[in-house]
Amino acid sequence: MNTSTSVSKFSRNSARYRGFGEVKEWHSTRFGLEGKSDFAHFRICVFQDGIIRVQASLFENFESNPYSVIAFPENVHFELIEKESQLILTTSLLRMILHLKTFNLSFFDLEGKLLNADDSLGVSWIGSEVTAYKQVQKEEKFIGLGEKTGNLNRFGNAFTNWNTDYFAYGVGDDPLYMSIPFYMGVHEKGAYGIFFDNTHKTVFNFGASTNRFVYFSAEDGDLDYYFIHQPTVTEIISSYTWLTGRMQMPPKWALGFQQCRYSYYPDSEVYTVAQTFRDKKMPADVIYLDIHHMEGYKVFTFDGEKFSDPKAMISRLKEKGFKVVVIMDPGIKSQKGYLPYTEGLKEDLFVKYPDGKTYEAQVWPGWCAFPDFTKEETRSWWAEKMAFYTDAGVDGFWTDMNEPASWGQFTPNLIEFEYEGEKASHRKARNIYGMQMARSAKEGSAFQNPDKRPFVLTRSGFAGIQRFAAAWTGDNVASEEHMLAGIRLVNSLGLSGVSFAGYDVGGFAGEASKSLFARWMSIAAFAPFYRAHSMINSKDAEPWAFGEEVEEISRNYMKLRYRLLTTLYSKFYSSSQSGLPVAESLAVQFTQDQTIYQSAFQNQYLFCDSFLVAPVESTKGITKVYLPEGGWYYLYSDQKHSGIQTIYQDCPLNYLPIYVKGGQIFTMQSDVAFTEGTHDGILRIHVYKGKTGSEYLHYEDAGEGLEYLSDVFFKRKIKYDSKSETLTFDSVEGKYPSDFKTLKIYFHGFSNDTVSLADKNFKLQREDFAFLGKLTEFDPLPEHNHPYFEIKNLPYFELDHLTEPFEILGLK
Ligand code: NBV
Repeated sequence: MNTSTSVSKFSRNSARYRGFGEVKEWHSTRFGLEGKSDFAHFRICVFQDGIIRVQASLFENFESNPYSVIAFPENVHFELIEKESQLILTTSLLRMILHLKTFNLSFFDLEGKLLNADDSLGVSWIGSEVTAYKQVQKEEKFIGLGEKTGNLNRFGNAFTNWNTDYFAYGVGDDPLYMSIPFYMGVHEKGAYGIFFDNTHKTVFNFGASTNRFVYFSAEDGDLDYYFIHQPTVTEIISSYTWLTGRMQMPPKWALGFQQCRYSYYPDSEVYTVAQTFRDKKMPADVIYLDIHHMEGYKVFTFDGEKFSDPKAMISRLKEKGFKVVVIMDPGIKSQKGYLPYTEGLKEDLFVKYPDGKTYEAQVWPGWCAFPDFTKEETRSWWAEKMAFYTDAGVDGFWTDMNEPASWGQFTPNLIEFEYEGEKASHRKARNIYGMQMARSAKEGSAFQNPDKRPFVLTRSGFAGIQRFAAAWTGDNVASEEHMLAGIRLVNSLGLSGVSFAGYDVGGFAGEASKSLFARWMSIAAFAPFYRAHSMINSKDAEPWAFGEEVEEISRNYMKLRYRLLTTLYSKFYSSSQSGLPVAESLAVQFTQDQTIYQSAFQNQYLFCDSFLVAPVESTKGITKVYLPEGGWYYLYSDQKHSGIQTIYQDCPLNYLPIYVKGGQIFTMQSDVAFTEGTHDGILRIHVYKGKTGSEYLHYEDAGEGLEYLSDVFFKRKIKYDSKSETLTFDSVEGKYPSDFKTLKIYFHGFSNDTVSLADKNFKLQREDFAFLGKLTEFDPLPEHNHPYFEIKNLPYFELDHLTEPFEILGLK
């Protein structure tokens, strides 16, 4: 054997850079082309007009991640020509040029604008580490990358993807719990997305310690990325979620306020907390059982002393309109006689050393074995075990510690995972483990309760996690800067396909000041996932634990959240269809506006399309807000501001700066005590005058169950056309009867006298519209008499809920 050639790939020289090299052979394939250099192999595959997959490997058999991408290449037409040592591949959206001499790739739109190109160092290896070096375009900004701290524009920083349990992380620390190797580059000439589909530890360097290029690399495995181009960031996110999947409709209760604590026990404390929400008229839906519900922290047990009759407890809570979510940690105590352990051993379900011995590490219960969630049998076994909870009436599941975490936080790399039959070491499997646990929890919930929608909340995850669970940002800290950092984390998750996300309101570690807690509760009313949580041995942190003023402010914003549930639920539905964020960084719609990337404004976001939320520290009484293009109405007074300007805004603690975008429509309902509570049957539809109109999709269904999948929903488009000055109610789709008997349509910013209802003899009525609730109900303290709507003389129509289409004309 000629050893010098056979070991050349991994000779000592493998410690140095080695480029892909000249393409020596290539041929076209059904979906693209493939070929090789002396050293490496490549494959290019057109998935859609705007999506091209690029694979490069040292080996003939390409590796792939079986977990994230659920789409297949579509039969799109493309052209492939060879010209002067270039291969030019053109689709209806995108042109890719492959330079055969260097394997450098560049991507253009069809107008010839350069979107993205390899640096001349291109695709290369150092040992097993594979990297793609990319040029930086003029003024290029980089956004996304999931749960990453730092600025909205990630330029100048580098990030590592390696799922990590990080208690009380700092606001600039990295990595955290979840990895999503997807980012978007935006510059003058356009926007593109890159999803690097490799589950090993990866690094994204957006220009830290170098002025030459940006790059992404993986410790091992192939270079395997999807290049996505579409005209807008919106469409790029939709394409990315076409690849990796979208959130399914959660049960409606999961959009309500959720109260957590490490830990509420015994059962009497759980009742007291739940009852206090009702007594204090603070709407809430969910209460959590953290690790103290278990006996010795053993999953699938209840502590018999603290919770003597869990089933009875849960059914009492249900009578009050509460759902119960329990925590599940992956570690299974290695204890003889503990059934999950014995079964796991017997059925070979645990993660093992290469010699077949069970891997053990310490977590809450002591030494534990770890279910191998990358194995189908393990996931099904876990799903079956979950009957223990669902039989007791548990509604939702919270997968924690699934990075996986263990004391010492340094899992040996040699341990082995099934990885769907491929077998992989910890190096390749770690980043995917948490997502597979969340998947198992979701499948378990669906298996146990086939008629219900699963709700899973997860700490760890990977690209595609949105298909299985909502995400929260782990063990944050009770500080002003953490509050703002959490918003950016959630916005970044939204840019990366995870629409259903939130943070621990009040901060998990440490104790929030009164004002911080109040502000956090207000902001989080505008987060997709709304949950307060705090650490063991800290002061009480329920919304009433900070004195009357905080209680009042919290109640106001909790109520506002519940009044807006009609809008939120509708938005969740459209997000489940489009993959677009519920809390949307301004970079999505105002991509080319340089001001939104400034650190003073980078936390601002659009919530449910209509509301521009300008988060601000609780210590500030006045703040600068940047209003991008369009017209903007201050939510509480309807004061109108034009766009592309910075304004100074008073922001006393009881007023979170929020603006409604001109031209938008949203809906509200009356106060409810919990998501399924009864309202007054009136759907309030708010229309804001604007230069450009909009389309609002109103969506209702049973809030639970799967019948909505077979047209048992109520769907209707409401369109505001500013040119024809018309509001159009399309006909209703679906078989679900609306929960609302009456429509009340409010017109903001329009002249009072001109509105008329086409073909109907309705008379315009007027009302002094002070606020949408009874003052006494939400504002118990006269000295804090701050209603959040002070709109006077607002024209409105009230009419029976017509299901046939109708129009309102003359919106001037
Ligand atoms: O289960 C206890 C906590 C939980 O409350 C928290 O939300 C998780 O992020 N868990 C971490 C374990 C360790 C906390 C120090």
